[in-house]
Amino acid sequence: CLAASVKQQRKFPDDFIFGTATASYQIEGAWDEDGKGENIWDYMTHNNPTVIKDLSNGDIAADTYHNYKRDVEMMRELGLDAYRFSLSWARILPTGFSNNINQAGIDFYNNYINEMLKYNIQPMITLYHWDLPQKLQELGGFSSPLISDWFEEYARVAYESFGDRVKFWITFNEPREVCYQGYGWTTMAPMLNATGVGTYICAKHLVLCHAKAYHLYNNEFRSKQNGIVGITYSVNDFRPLTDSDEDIAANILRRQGEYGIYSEPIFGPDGGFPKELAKRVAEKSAQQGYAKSRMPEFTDEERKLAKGASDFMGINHYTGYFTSAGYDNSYPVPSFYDDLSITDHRPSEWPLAASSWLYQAPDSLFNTLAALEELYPGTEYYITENGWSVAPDSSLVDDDRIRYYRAAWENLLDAIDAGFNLKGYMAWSLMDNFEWMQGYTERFGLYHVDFEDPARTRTPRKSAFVYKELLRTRVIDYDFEPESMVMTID
Ligand code: PNW
Repeated sequence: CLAASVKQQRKFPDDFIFGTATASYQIEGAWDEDGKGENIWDYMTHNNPTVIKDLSNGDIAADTYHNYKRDVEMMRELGLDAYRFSLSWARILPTGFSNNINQAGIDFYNNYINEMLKYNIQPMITLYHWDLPQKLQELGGFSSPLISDWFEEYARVAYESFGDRVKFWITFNEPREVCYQGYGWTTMAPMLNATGVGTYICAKHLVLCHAKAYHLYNNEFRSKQNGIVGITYSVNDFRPLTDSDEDIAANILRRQGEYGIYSEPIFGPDGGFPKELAKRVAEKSAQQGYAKSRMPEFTDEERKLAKGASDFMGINHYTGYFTSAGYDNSYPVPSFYDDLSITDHRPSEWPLAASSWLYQAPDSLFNTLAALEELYPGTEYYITENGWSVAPDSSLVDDDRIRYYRAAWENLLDAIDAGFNLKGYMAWSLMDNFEWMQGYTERFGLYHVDFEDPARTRTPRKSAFVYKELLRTRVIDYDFEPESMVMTID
């Protein structure tokens, strides 16, 4: 049909950046090698192994610490413009503090970065992708207001060590997962389970960590290093189930709770937490007999520090939800979802990945960007993650993932056509890795990794060839089939 053939001719701009993403704990292994300190995932998986579905951990993972040259070879095979990875704070600062810098850790990242640069692959660094040094957790982690000083100290070491070559910095990966899942629930380390309280305290402190690291770069590094600093949120497509006022209001609260508490203080016109949600939490707190709202406030000085403190917004996007008002009372009181009082809906016809939460929702990537653009017009966006899981024993021919990716890539073109300032896209993930509480039972890699093999052999899936062809031609070709499953460097 005409519409389809016209669509197929759309081309990505030459300067659009394509890459893949990973995170330190999920791929590196070498958990206690060459002076690395213990982090909260080491601690949790070693002391409480049954919380991980297959009782596994990231002790070895994809063993990138010893295989980094192979990783870069894969980046070259795909023809990537950029590679997003994270630094392990405890590999660089074993106790969390900068009085003791582990030179072996710095050397490892220098080798990794230099290997990428040799082949013109732009390194994009995430400072924090969930692996806090255990010593800092014992001092309160993101419950402590001092965390923003500790984070600033760590950011300084990273800028000083790598900033001559690294021009793209993400302070945090997904504040929601850190604060809600880690502090307000039990689905991520440190499993604090301080429902209705931990999430909001963490949110405030994490925003200030980001703001201090941003200003540090601005004040002391930007003029010499000329890079950019941003933050990555997990943003799904949240839509009201019906157009009733109740569902529309519930969906607004949902968006504010899921990402607004982390984005509004930085990107919003007034700074501070989102108003409707702050009001809701204050009301509920009063009803529940709290002396003050469970959601802390920013001082004027803190508000000013955070407001506008980002050069771009990173977005990890995976799925969508419909929201309706009201819920079934199965959440503890107080808790984040009790505060929101909403119910989720996913149509059963949406395709489901190997992860229980990962449905392919129609046009969810475009809708997500459009919702953000309405709140924060003109923002510079990067999609810093997007991907689809398959089962560990599934075939290398991952056609369902290819279907998901092509739909997402069409949405990138839709967003560019709509005039959004979208600069790049990172597929999650370069290779299979430790999928947090799910261990190795869900696989997101363009490359399969054999976790039974001491060499952690990496083998391309069909989606790797499809991504490579996209990067080569800059068009989405629905007829493309790889000639063989043998990968080469072109
Ligand atoms: C991301 N959601 O987490 C993480 O950044 C990765 O480390 C992880 O491996 C990957 O996605 C796959 O799970 C997510 O709300 C957090 O839909 C939240 C959502 C999706 C992914």
